[in-house]
Parts: sequence; structure tokens; C-alpha cells
Amino acid sequence: MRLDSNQILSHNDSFSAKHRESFQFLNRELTDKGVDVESVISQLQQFQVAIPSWALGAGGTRFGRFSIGGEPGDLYQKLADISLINDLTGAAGAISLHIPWDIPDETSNLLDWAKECGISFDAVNSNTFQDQAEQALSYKYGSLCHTSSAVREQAIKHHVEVINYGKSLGSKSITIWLSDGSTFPGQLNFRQSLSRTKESLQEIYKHLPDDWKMFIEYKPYESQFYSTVVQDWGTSYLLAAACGEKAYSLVDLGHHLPNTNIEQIVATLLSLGKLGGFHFNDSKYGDDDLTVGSIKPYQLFLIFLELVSGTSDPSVLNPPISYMIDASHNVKDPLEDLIQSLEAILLSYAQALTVDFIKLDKLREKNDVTLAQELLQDAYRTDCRPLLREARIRKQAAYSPIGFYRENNLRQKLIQERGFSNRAKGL
Ligand code: AFD
Ligand code: MN
Ligand code: MN
Repeated sequence: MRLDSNQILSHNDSFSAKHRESFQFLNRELTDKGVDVESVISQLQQFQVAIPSWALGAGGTRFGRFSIGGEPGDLYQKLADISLINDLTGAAGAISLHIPWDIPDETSNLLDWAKECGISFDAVNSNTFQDQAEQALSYKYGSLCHTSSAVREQAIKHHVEVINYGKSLGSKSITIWLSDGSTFPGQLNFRQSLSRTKESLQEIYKHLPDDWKMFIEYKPYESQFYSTVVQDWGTSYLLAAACGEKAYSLVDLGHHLPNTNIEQIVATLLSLGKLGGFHFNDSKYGDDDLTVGSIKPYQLFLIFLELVSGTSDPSVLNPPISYMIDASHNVKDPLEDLIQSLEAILLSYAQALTVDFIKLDKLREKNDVTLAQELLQDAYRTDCRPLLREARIRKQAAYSPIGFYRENNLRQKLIQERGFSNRAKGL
């Protein structure tokens, strides 16, 4: 559904006096601190986060799923939903597909439709954590790590098919998340399963086009509950290093045991030049796939602090990072949840961009812990939302995306258009 740009403009006009006052106040406050506000706004306008195709319908847990109505029933409707989010936010111009859930009958008019929606194709995601209907061999006991070479070959073939499908759509990266592991002690030989996984990934890597990247995602548990082969950032890093320069680690915020210092992992992978990308979400206990910034917003800010300082450090040789949301919406309207996630991501990014890193480094050199902390907390406690609104307004996106979505009853319109029976393939 493409939104009427005139409707967005009149929405924005209705807030213009209020926005001008708060933006001018913040602009003065930040300029007095030496912040280049125009540069911050321009970076906010350029920042893009890919939307996962599997997050546009109501999610679920292993205990059940509750439909919401108006959900997308196919990839064309998913692209329409993302174009709606992008029209409102200006920050969601790409979709990340999940194969085979997202293989439509005909790719040619899919490209035309995606172009009409203004949406490009970001990373493609493989799936060897489920068995598909026509699959010859089961992944029940693993895929790329499997003791049977026939199963490993089938899984490698699947990844090559995913790459080829992505190539047909203009994608330039593949994300590989393996749930391979064991549920009980004794089930798996740790050393052999790791070396089999490495060899399988190296085989897939041979099929990676020169201008592609391979993201190796890690996760401590699920769907296995005793061990996961690619369990942590270190394992992901060693596998990426074993594959080659086009392979990187992917950090999913929900894939860390409680209290892990994720911002330190981000800094370490940046210094190794192997930080490929993020799956943004939030969590309280595990891989809860909660709305970004809804539980630990300060952690998100500290992660962006490492991203902003790392990517502006000439000694850090890390390529541009791929950003994606990876969350599941069980009790909220999925489109509203994705809009909230985008707001949280851009807000943390904006706050981190206002930090004076030269001043911070001087305080660190002097071991002035209090003032170093004060500097960070001051940035985190600054309400930078007027900067996000200014960035959106300048892109003809909405002053308040959620406000516009509600004012115009967009979910009701989707229900009128699609009814309640749709259920897109996915988790
Ligand atoms: C699940 C996994 C992982 C993966 C995603 C898409 O935990 O995050 O990236 O599915 O395959 O969330
Ligand atoms: Mn993920
Ligand atoms: Mn996950």
C-alpha cells in the first residue's frame, strides 16, 4: 500500500509549529555543545534498516500464535507492507527474505512490484532448521554439521540455491543461522561437528559471488538445548576467518546469554574487521524477539556508541555494516512494532552521534571515570526525537509514523483489503 504523500504532508503541517519549537531548542542546545546538527540529520536520513519478511505477520511462540487480521498472505503483500513502513519512516527501504518461505511462483513481476514499492532486496536467509515437504533427508540431527555427508551435501545445495535466488533479485548477501547442535550430553562430538561445519561453510563460500558477503550468525541455544555448534561470537569469527574475506560475523542482540557485554563484542568484531551485520531486537531472558529498545535501551545506545566511534576510526578496517530487524510480534500489530523498532534504532544512533569522542578519549586518558560516564549519560538523556522528526520531514516521511498509522486506520484498511484468514509462511 503506497501512502498518499499529500496526506503525509498535511499530517506534518499539523505539527509544524510544535516541531519547529522543539527542534530549534534542541538545535541550539546541541550546537552549543559543538555538535554538527546538520551532519547528524544527514546521517539519520541515510541510515537504512532491512525489514525481515517473516516479521510482517503476527508471530507466535511454541505455545501458540494469535492472528491479527490484514496480515500479508504472500511476498507481494509483504513488500506492500514494507513500502507503507518506508513511506512513514524513510528508513526501511529493503526486505530480507527467508528461503524457502519467500519463493513466489514467478520472480520477474516480483522485481517490477518491488520497484513500484520502492523496496530492494537485502540479505537472503537460509533455512536448515526445518524440514520442507519435498526434502529427501532430514535435518533433525543437524545440517552442515551432520554426521552423514549426504545430509551435509543437501544442506550445502540448499545454500547455493538461496544464493542463486538472491542473485536473481539483486541481493548481495546471505545470512546463515544454523540451529545445528545437540540437546543432550553425549549426542554430538564437539570437535568433529565444528570441523564438519567449517568444511561445509567453506564449500558454500566457493559459490559466493565476488560482490557478495556471507554473514555467519551465532546463538547459544535453540532449537537445541545442550549445545549449538555456532554458539558465540568467537566461533562465528573463527568460521568467518576460515572461509575468507567475504565472510563476517552477524550479531543478533537476542542471541547472548543474560548480562553478556554485547557492546564489547561489537567493538572486538569491529577491531577484527569482521562485523558484518546486526539483527536488532530486545530481550529480557533469551531470544525473545521483543521490540528493539523496549527492555534495554541503554545497551542499544552503548552498542551504537561502539558503532559510531568504530566506523569513524581510520584504524578500523571494517566494511559497511548491514542492519536488519529480527523480531517477532505476538501481541502487537506487527507494522506498529516494526515502526517502534526503527524509532528506537535511529534514536540510539542519533544520541551516539552527539557524543564528543575526542573529549571522551581525553577523559579516558586521564582515567576520569566520573566525567567520562557523565558525558555518555548526558548524551543518552538528551531527547533527540526532534532530530529524527526533522530527518523524516525533510524526506517527506511522517512526523509521527505511529500517529499517522492510527489517524488513518491503516490496520483496519488492511483488514478490509485482506480479511482475517491470511497466514504468511514462517515462524
Ligand atoms: C530465528 C533465529 C535467528 C534467525 C531468524 C531468521 O533465532 O535469529 O536469524 O530466526 O532465520 O530468530
Ligand atoms: Mn537473527
Ligand atoms: Mn533469533
